[in-house]
Amino acid sequence: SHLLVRNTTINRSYTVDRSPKILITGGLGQLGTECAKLLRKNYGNENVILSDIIKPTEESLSNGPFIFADILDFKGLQKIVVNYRIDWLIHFSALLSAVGEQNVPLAVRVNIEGMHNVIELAKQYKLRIFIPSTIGAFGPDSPRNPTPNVTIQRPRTIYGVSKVHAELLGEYYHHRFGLDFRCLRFPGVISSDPPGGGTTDYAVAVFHEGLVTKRYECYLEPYTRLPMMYIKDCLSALFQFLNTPDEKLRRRVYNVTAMSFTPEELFSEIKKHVPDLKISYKPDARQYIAESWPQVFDDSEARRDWGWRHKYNLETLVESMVRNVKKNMS
Ligand code: AKB
Repeated sequence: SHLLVRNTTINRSYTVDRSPKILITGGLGQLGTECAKLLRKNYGNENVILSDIIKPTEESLSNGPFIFADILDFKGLQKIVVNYRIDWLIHFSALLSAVGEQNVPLAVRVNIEGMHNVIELAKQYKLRIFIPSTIGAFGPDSPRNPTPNVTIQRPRTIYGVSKVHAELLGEYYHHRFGLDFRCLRFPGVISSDPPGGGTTDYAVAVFHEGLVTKRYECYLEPYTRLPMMYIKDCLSALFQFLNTPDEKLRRRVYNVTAMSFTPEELFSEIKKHVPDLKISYKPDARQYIAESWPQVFDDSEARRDWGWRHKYNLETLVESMVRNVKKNMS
């Protein structure tokens, strides 16, 4: 029956002799603005359209188009894809792990219904679609050190459940309809732009708060080990993966990471630059989430199949973050 047909031909609408036109949803979150900068450098400012439902700052408006796009409005999305002749969709909109637990119905709407809209849209208009997944797509039954690409996934957060759903639906649309679905499972990402509502956010907040007030109260226990990467590595993984020819991909969903550290290890590295930094610990509900996640992420398949390599380790990440945050303060 047709259900058994494996569709291995990838549907593409763009031709290789022009730059792809790219739409980024959730463009004002932690990754969007920096991602747009990188893609605009490679494909031209006008070819990368940043979108969100929140008001942009001057900076997000500075080097290319920004538009309103609500991922819950299917017709509105169709209009954008048609008017801008979009080829690739980078779908960043999502409620992260901690904030998702505070508003489960909203997380279901944004993370699951929103994803249904963009995946249908990608199918209808033959778009290449990238959706990030996360270490949060694993749970207490998964092996934690290391966590391989394919293993048990029984997450205990709505964020994790929605990401497993996105991974599976994307793979299914790929096999069933030839959709060019691509997905990377990211660890905690450390960037100068603040994240919002995640469990790994402490590793960003300590730079911003710590450098200003010389104090930081950490909501995770000092020994909580989690996989992490610097935003530059995160975006270069995304860029490299988006440009990998289809034949090289042995799967549609890959783990990527750069390092693993505990709060204690991060803070002692930061103290090399900020010796008077005072740290205290006050664990909250995010500790339970962190304890159900991978400690060390096995990304050997991404390294083998499409040559993923990270550049930043703990030392160089801290050095670069301290420099950037200080620069933004002055
Ligand atoms: C979160 O903490 O929720 C995110 C993630 C690891 O996916 N940063």
